[in-house]
Amino acid sequence: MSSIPRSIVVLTGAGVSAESGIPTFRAADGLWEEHRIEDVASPEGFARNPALVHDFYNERRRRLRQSDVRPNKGHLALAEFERKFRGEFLLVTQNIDDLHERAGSRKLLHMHGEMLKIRCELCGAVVENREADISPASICPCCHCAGGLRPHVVWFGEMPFHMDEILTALAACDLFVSIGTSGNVYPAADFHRTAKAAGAETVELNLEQTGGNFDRGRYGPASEIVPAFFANFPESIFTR
Ligand code: BV8
Ligand code: ZN
Repeated sequence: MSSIPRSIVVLTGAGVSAESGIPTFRAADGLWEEHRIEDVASPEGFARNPALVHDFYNERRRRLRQSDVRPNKGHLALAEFERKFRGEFLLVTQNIDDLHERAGSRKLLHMHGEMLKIRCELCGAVVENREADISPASICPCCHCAGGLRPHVVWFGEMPFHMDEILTALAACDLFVSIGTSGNVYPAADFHRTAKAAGAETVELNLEQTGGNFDRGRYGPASEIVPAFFANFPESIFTR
């Protein structure tokens, strides 16, 4: 760490959850292998075949609930750093799993939504749904109508959540750390450029280099490089 950071923004992607057993998107055995993105992660795909899209998320929700899927040392290191750091800290995740919450992260924004929540397009209600499989016939617990429920996630072509808060934090941060993301999806893939333009130092922690023009990078599995990176700060930046 070249200077003492006062304000840190961290962006995570599927790579931070890979060692917890959640498949990434673009690996050989990735989530997009069996499906075309436009069929399962777009409003048009949902309109064409809602049952297929519900099944895609039902399967991922069931996987997330399995006992062997839990936060790894990368998630835990981020939560511990947030707890101890005396400056401003914001964790923005592209992931729709709940592993950061389960690790103890609190200053956390899910810019692409959460797979354990569903939204009713008829009444606008957003409700937690940790267990049930959802289908086009599922009844909304608020308006008690069927046919309006969808996963509370951001599909391609839809506006990511919390963009104002994220852009404000990027403009004010002096350290931006990207973890476990291939940098294929926008606007998240531009965040390190936005932070750099505001004067921040940018760091990539990933399994492999992604070609983004970061100031520094450390490469390897998140469960190893994330704890190592965040353990490397001077004690003075932590509250007593
Ligand atoms: C939008 C939720 C308008 C659903 C997801 C330019 C500007 C703006 C938009 C666009 C643009 N160009 C194109 C667009 C449109 C589009 C887009 O980006 N398309 C791409 C395909 C080109 N973007 C949108 O539509 C977005 N909305 O633009 O609205 C707007 C414009 C400006 C400002 C505001 C609004 C909405 C996109 C959201 C889509 N929803 N997810 C779901 O999850 O089912 S995207 C989904 O894919 C994830 O959320 C994530 O974002 C993305 C996957 O990416 P990664 O997380 O990076 O995963 P990936 O597998 O690719 O990579 C994993 C990485 O981890 C790898 O690098 C690997 O090496 C590494 N790794 C693996 N194992 C480990 C590891 N690292 C460490 N340790 C390990 N063990
Ligand atoms: Zn409803």
